[in-house]
Amino acid sequence: LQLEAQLRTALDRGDLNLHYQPLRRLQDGKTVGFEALLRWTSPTRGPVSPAELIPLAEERGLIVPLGLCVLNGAARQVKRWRREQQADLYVCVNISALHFAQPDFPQQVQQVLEAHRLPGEALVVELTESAFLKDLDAAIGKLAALARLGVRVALDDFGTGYSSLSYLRQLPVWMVKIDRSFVRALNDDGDAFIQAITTLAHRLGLTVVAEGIEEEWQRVHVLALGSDIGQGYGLGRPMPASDVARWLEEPS
Ligand code: G
Ligand code: G
Ligand code: MN
Ligand code: NA
Repeated sequence: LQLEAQLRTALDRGDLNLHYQPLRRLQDGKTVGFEALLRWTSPTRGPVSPAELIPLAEERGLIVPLGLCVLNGAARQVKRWRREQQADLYVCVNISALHFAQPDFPQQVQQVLEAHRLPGEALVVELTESAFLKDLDAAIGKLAALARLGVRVALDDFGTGYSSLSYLRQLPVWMVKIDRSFVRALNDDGDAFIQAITTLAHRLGLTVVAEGIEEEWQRVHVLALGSDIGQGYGLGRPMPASDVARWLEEPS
């Protein structure tokens, strides 16, 4: 209850913090975008992981204000980076299935874009399969509405659910983010999964991201398997917004 009250206060003040993790083209290392990741510190408990915070917000009816806070924060930053650093940069925002289920989700996104005078292509909405379990037709309608705004959609944690492959066919998404468990299992059977998902995704015209790249050999391996983009501690850790400009000038 205390956490909930603290979260409400933080949302009222808009003082949730975001870190940004680079997405890098595997061929040449160019940073093409960043994933916004929520970081929140409770005044009494210290840092609270989004893995705990998001379910709490979902339970307490706070997921929509929280999601809008993240969307607005990320939009404000990417607007600035596109103007001052790199015009084609995008920011990926994780959206809870419960938030996406709101009938007016696409209009909410439209309002965020308008408030920041941001083109849709600057924003990528990350959804997991759970967003498509309940009402597939409604979900497809929302994806179409987002596409009309120019907003692209990524399927996150791909391969960990049940009906992934059929979703790939039915859903007008732009990007598939292969779950990091497959990269971790590259020397086991992970390579076969990554190759299969990549081949299929490319056949459907999708961009493929390999997540959880921690070591150079993993980058080389997923590149050989055809992945387009990589994300992971080995390619760049999540960083505060204030570090992003320097990162874009000299990535390490
Ligand atoms: O950053 P970290 O590894 O602690 O994230 C844990 C989980 O929380 C991940 O599944 C990530 O997708 C999710 N997450 C991080 N930031 C956000 C956010 O702003 N909104 C939502 N809905 N989930 C987030
Ligand atoms: O579920 P999602 O893919 O959105 O989760 C993103 C989370 O994964 C981020 O919170 C980030 O901290 C974490 N993450 C990013 N790169 C790596 C990595 O290389 N290894 C591990 N274990 N976690 C990572
Ligand atoms: Mn994600
Ligand atoms: Na993911």
